[in-house]
Amino acid sequence: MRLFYCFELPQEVRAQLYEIARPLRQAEARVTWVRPENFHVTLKFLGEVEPSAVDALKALGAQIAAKFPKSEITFDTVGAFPDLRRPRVLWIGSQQAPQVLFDLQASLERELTKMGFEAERHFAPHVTVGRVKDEHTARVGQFARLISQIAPFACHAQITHITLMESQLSPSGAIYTPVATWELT
Ligand code: 3AM
Repeated sequence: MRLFYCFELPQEVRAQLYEIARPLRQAEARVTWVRPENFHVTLKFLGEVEPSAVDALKALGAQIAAKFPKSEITFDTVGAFPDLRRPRVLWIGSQQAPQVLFDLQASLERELTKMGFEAERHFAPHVTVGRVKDEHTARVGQFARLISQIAPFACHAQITHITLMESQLSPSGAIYTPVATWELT
């Protein structure tokens, strides 16, 4: 099973983020746009995991959720990974994500490292809205231009749960199915 931990987002937040990203969709580039129902904040991508490991991953999700409070994130920034000159992943993120989200992610990551999963370089909470499929768009610089057309925004989202999500790849995009969800404290 291909699994990851994430924060799911309320439907109205996903709809707002989809609207905020609208100018990007005018880009003349091959981009796979993420469907708004799939918008989420990835905490940790696990990759292919043996079904026999799922019980331990569920126990860990419950353990982490019991230790951290609900919080709020304010999405206020649009950007690209690795950067706007080489846009591969188009995202909406937060310049002021609460420390508790970083602490939760670090705690999860620490436990997963003990279980043999590889550590990320660093955690940058974001919602991926599109994946650029052709490299040459980087040279055109059009995403920087389109982003500059987006009016300042502040989209508040309550972070209330952690979810262990299964991702099934299909030609029409990933299909995400929650395996388990835990309410934060
Ligand atoms: O939410 P984002 O887009 O940041 O890009 C994938 C997505 O993250 C990421 O895991 C999330 C759910 O699919 N992902 C997919 N394959 C990956 C890999 N091999 C990966 N992250 C790291 N390494």
